[in-house]
Amino acid sequence: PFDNIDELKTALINGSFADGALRFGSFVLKGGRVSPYFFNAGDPSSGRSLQPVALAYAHALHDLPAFDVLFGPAYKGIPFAALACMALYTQYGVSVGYAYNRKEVKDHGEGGSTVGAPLKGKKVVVLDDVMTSGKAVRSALALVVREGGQVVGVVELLDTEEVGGREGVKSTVQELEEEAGVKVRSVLGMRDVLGWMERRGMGEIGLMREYWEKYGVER
Ligand code: OMP
Repeated sequence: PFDNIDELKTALINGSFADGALRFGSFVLKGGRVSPYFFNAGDPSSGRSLQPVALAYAHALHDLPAFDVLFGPAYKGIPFAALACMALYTQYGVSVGYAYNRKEVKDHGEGGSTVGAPLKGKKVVVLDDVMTSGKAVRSALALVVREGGQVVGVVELLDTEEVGGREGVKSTVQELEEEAGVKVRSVLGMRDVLGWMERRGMGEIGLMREYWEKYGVER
């Protein structure tokens, strides 16, 4: 149904917005900044809104170097990685493994802290939801390394396109690509969301722009 990435992104934002994923107010972010918006990737919660999420992840994954396993960190990464793994196959004919972690180690039955395709010795792409300072994704990368995997890429649903926490004006994406030697791709950037809000004439755009002036990365 989607043969054009811009249409896919619009469908994704429309669907997520309809399900309440984009909220306005005052939010303390994981990295400590106080933001006038919050995108909750757990909210796209219908078949209609999840379909563009899955297809758009597959589109971004297809742009990464070849890999063996798609890893979705608990909790939100788990369903997204499953959906994206299937969409990558149905849309592009590329079949990769699928794996995720448990938050608590299981000491009975099959045991272990990861489920699905083994990571050891494999080229792994980490799928994540939202990235701002990179804290969340860095802990997922460390987990894959502990399991013996080699991370070759990261895919995000939304890159807030903010400057990283280190000195200078590098974006979190640049910081990560340099320090971990991985490619980072995102389905949506903050610029896509801002453009979409502008087209709809949404009043909250003023506060968003103000925040963006402070922390957004220049291109
Ligand atoms: P960093 O760890 O700073 O990169 O922030 C990413 C995490 O923050 C995500 O895994 C979310 O838990 C959360 N987050 C959102 O979900 N949506 C947002 O709009 C912003 C954040 C955030 O805290 O930066």
